[in-house]
Amino acid sequence: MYKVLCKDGRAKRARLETVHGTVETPVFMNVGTIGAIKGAVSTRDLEEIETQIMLCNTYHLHVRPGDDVVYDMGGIRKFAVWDRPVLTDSGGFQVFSLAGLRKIKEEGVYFNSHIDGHRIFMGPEESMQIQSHLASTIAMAFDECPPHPATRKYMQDSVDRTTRWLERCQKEMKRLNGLEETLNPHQLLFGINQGGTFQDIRIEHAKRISEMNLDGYALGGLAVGETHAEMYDVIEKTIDYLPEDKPTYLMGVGTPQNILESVERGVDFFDCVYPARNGRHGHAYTNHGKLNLFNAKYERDDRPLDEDCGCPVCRRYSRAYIRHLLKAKEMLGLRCMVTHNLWFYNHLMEEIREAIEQGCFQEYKKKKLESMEELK
Ligand code: PRF
Ligand code: ZN
Repeated sequence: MYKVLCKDGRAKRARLETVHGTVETPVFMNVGTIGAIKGAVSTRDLEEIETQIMLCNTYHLHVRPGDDVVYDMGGIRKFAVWDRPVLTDSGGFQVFSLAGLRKIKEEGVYFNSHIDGHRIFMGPEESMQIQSHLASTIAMAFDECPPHPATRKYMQDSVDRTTRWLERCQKEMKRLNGLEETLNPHQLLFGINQGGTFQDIRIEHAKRISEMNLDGYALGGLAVGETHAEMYDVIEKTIDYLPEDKPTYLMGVGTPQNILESVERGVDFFDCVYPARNGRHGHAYTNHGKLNLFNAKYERDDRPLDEDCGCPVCRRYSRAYIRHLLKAKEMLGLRCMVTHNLWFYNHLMEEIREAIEQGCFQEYKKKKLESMEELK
């Protein structure tokens, strides 16, 4: 059950109720590709950060430990000891970005495992079967994320195939949800809009998939090399052709700036590796811009990473100490950085939800963008 609680311009404050709990949107999904957040952050830490939903990957969990293992262990939520909702990405994108020697056919994609190189086939049915085994709350459709730039002909053929794949996904998901042995018979299915920066292809595709009455709709194939202005333009012009009464998800985006701009255009769900990846590289997000902890000026800095932050790391440790840990390659340093950055993203979303409720999203966004510019 998805309900829009209020709107401020096109920005939506909404709620998605699932069998695994409620998600308040706009929301950031923390990326736990293999069922764990990189940087030794536990699901217990995630609860402390007050994150609402984790994202895991079909492709990775299929290759290792195997979705049959996860199924036998009671599904990804039980296996990873995380009792809130989980969204699984379909494997489509990961196959295109990670796996070697892939061949796209009408039936699906043939590719080599990034672990041991063995030949694997994944099509819409296989992706749904794996996601059903993982028993996530929300499954994503199996799509092709076309490269940028692509020719118009390539894009149209790819999007048409993605539509046919979506029909197969929906049929297979219905069948799986009806089986007695299915761990989550209420698994939701989100469709994915593609079309690159070809606006007419995007809109035609959006209209077509909107008729399919899916549980939610994602904008895929963005943040793949086009400019930010092009991305915002696609979101703005496509979102009107997706159903208002279903959640929208901008896949793999992005910076705090990207998120603020996209919320303004009506997006509910986000996911991105930036907070974890930047953390591992020594970059801390703060309300006054990004800090690079490897900078010598933090050697004797006894302030927390962000003086305005209420996270468990900032309540305890100094910049100087975390810098020392990072330089010594001590795991605790990574853990501190990732925990703080995830808190920053989740707290940003909380502020966004509040601002929309209070009808002051525009002012909030302007102030936030200005203050984050300070250190640049
Ligand atoms: N498709 C899928 N997952 C994705 C994307 C996509 O297009 C993107 C694009 N930014 C990120 N993750 N299935
Ligand atoms: Zn902090």
